[in-house]
Amino acid sequence: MRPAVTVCLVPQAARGPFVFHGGLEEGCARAQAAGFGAVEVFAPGPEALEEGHMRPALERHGLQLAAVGTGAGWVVHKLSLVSADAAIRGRAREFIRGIITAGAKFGAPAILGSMQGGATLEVEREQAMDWLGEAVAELSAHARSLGTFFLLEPLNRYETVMLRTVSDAADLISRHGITGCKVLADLFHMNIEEASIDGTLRQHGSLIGHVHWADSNRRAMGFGHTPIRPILQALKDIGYTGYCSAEVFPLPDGDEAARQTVRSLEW
Ligand code: LER
Ligand code: MN
Repeated sequence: MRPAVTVCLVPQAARGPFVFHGGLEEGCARAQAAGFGAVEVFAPGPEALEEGHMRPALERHGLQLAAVGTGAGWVVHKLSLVSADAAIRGRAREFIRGIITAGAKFGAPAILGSMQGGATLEVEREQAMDWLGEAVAELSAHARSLGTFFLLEPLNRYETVMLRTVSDAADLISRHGITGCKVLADLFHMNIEEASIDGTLRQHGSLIGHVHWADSNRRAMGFGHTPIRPILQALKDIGYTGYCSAEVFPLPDGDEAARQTVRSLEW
């Protein structure tokens, strides 16, 4: 398991669950200071992940790029893969495709979270699930062609009616025969939706491609009431070697949330 920490570059998400908000250079410097070897970046679009900009910052601080978020497509541009408007669905795919391409230059997978559709839909859920499956198949093939993979992230009921559990994501993947796609296990969402976090990780072990390492209250792991040991044991038992990335609120501040994340992974 490799620790990673989130860096948010999107001003509209300044109050979101990300550890560092002060720009790429500052985020990388603070990640390094807290002992991380990787950052996960929430970028406003593909251009912010451009190599000439990202690579020097990562190299200066000895960091890998763990993953890249696509949620700015929704937060900033109001794009969705399941909009009733075909033009918006098309622009949503292009936005995500651009982030996949940019992330792949660093070996980093792109994450599909809020772009899957929110807590209310403009069309019937069945129709939305068909569109989502088609889009995920196409975007996963694109990721695979670039030597990486795509990440599907189930979200809790207050954020989506689409994929809420790891089983929902696994069903979509198998129904559409998708390859090149793994599941992101966000422990904050799982705390709300799954009957058992460690049980679910064990059940879907081979599909887990990334973990958002967050406690029950979306603070750094250890600052809430999620039992850490059974989850760490489950990740070890399934042979998980991916990132555990802190997507949490910067409480009491970003540096302390970052240090607590490192400590919690050493348990
Ligand atoms: C994104 O990783 C996530 O977990 C969502 O809750 C953001 O809206
Ligand atoms: Mn998440």
